[in-house]
Amino acid sequence: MSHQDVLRAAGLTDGEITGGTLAVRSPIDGAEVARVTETAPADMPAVIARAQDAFRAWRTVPAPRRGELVRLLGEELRAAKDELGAVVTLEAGKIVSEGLGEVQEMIDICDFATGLSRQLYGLTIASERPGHRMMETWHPMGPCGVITAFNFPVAVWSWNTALALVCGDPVIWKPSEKTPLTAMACMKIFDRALARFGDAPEGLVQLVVGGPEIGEALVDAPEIPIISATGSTRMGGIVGPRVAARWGRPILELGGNNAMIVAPSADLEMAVRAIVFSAVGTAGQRCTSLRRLIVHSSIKDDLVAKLVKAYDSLPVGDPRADGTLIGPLIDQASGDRMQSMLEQARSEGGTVHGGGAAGGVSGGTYVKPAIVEMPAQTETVRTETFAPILYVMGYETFDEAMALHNGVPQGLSSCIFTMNMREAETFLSAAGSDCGIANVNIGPSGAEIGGAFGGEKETGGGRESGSDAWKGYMRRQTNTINYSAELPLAQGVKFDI
Ligand code: UN1
Repeated sequence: MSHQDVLRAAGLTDGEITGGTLAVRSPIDGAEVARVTETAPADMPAVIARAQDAFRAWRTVPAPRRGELVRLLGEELRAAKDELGAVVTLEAGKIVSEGLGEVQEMIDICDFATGLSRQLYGLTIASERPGHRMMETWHPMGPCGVITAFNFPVAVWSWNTALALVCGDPVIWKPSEKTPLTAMACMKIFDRALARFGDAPEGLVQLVVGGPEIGEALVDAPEIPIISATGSTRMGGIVGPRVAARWGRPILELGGNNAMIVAPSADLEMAVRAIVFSAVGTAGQRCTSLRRLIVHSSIKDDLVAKLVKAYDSLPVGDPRADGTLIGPLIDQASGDRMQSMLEQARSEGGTVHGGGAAGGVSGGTYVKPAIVEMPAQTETVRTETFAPILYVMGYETFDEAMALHNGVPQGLSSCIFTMNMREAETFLSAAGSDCGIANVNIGPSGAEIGGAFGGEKETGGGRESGSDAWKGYMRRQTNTINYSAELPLAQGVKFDI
């Protein structure tokens, strides 16, 4: 199938993929696959006004009815899974199974959010005053700006949108400039759900395509109370304070520098499988990718030898081909960054295994994943590089391993491989991993949607997806109801007039 046929199968028309100003390239072969129309910055006020109008209508629709729209979206996603997965592969370079997995993640969050639409519970609270009752009510918050990254071009939108919609919030979506086509394909699917739903307000979910100016218009709009942004720490460092300065609510999901501690008791065969998937899956371009391995020195040489051997036979190449496990990096700039970080690691005393160019489709950036033995946790190791580089460091005591583990600026995902219950529980305890996600005997990536997703420190502190992350999309109201004929004041205050 040609690139254009993949887009057509996902419902994009020739008119939509030609004639625009934004050139979209496939990382598979570097070919330009489309030119899409960008949103004019001058149009942003109208987009924002539409979202506000939609909010005024949508917030009064009963939540279970709002959930029906998300249920229909899940159905339409099921029907379009193969076609949308293929666009993810085309535009983000993911292998087929990971492209489909990403769409599955969308379906899962739709199911979750549909159920949630009947469970937006508040508490009933005992009042200290006689004849009074207190309670909490969760109300829709307002339009939600969703800024997504190239590496999960559709799933992260769906985590936010499925929750926002059941919570009563319209969405304005600004995808990465590298992946507008997957976003356009999602809107086709969403439109089908909308048509079946019937009476949703116009402008409930809007797509805006373009560069920083478009993002800034959202970030600076007081009419958009929630900005959910996924991407680099650099981007989050700009977005977070700007949203906070106008009293908006940022939900930030930024860089990770995820580690695994491998203890002497670990099941090494299992650890190797977990390491390989989490370090090289998605070509190391997940925010949850494994980037640091902290291994007890008694097993380090053995584990590194096993990994180097496993890495040797990993099929790198065309992500559409059966059997490929590692597709291309998103672009040449990303490959260049990987090489310069490997160079820097060497200059800090690192020993690099792999990491060179790999065969693939000409025009794409295909690399062999790298394992780098490091003498210490240097500045390079402390930096997130969005490529398949795995730094390996040794440790002697568990305390030393924990200090290395937490000794980076990022705090997204983490894990330990051990059969020792004390180590496992300590890792999960208050004195253990400082990350938003902490696992035992599985890798750091590939989280299920049922849990809250996000992390601490430079990862930004936001939570999306499952558990009670929905509360980030609503405003909490505390209500006190007096059903007595008296007017007692709290704290025993007397104020007789
Ligand atoms: C991301 O890379 O931004 O946990 C999201 C995972 C996926 C989501 C990653 N479920 O790896």
